[in-house]
Amino acid sequence: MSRHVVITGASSGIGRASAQAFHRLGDRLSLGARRHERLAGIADNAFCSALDVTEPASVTQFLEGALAAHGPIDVLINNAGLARGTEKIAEGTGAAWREMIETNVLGLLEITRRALPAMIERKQGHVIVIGSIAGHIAYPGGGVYCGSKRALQSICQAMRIETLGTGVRVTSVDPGMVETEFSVVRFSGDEDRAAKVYDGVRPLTADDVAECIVFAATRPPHVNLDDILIMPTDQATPFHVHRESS
Ligand code: NDP
Ligand code: 8X3
Repeated sequence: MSRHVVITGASSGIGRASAQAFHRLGDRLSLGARRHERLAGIADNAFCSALDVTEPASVTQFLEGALAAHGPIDVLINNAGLARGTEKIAEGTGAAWREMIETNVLGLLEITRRALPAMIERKQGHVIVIGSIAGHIAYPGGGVYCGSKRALQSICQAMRIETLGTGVRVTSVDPGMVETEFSVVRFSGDEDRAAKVYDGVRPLTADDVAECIVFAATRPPHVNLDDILIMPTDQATPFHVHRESS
């Protein structure tokens, strides 16, 4: 039977690839992002709507539309997220930190806290969180981004304990380097600088990560994948990356 899959940040990268993958399975989709004009055409059956996870009113409106279109949520994919800049802590002004924490942590909580009660009530549902290798190993210039992703590990652990016995599942999918718009956003539109991140490396693709998300979401109800750490073969840690020189 088709499921109602809600994906935040479906306008690009991992979110978009996941939407396409779930669409291929015949699931009913609700897709949100600020650039909502990009959502049309991803899947013909999808409810597509503007969503800014940092704005509680936008989250409420998006979820109301999603529930009206496709009924109770079976899978919530908390994918919307970003890194902004590479400020060291001593250099920070606070603006980029607030943007990352409001999006990656508080935004995720805003949507999850609204979706979870019905899952608990129905004794079924799956919350999938896109974390990062950055949540496992911190690196200089990434303190707040890494911290935001580290926070998701604790939030997922707590949710697993809080929903124990209800049938609700909580999975974190934590990728290493994936070539998406992530670095263009991090460097505020500087495409040359973003391209250098992937120089000589074979990074993950958004589809590689989407496959893991689909795998987690298609296990039998008694199986919960707590955490999937997926890395490019060319990357061992944020500091150890194999690059072929051209
Ligand atoms: P992209 O920049 O390609 O996609 C990010 C998505 O998040 C976009 O669809 C964007 O949509 C959305 N988004 C950002 N802010 C908001 C917001 N306030 N409200 C709603 N949607 C928002 O990057 P990725 O696909 O790589 O990133 C997806 C997730 O994967 C992020 O959580 C990221 O931290 C994580 N990740 C990425 C890795 C990488 O190397 N690329 C590695 C590990 C984790 P819009 O701007 O239209 O709102
Ligand atoms: C994105 C991967 O290593 O650039 O989460 O932080 S990294």
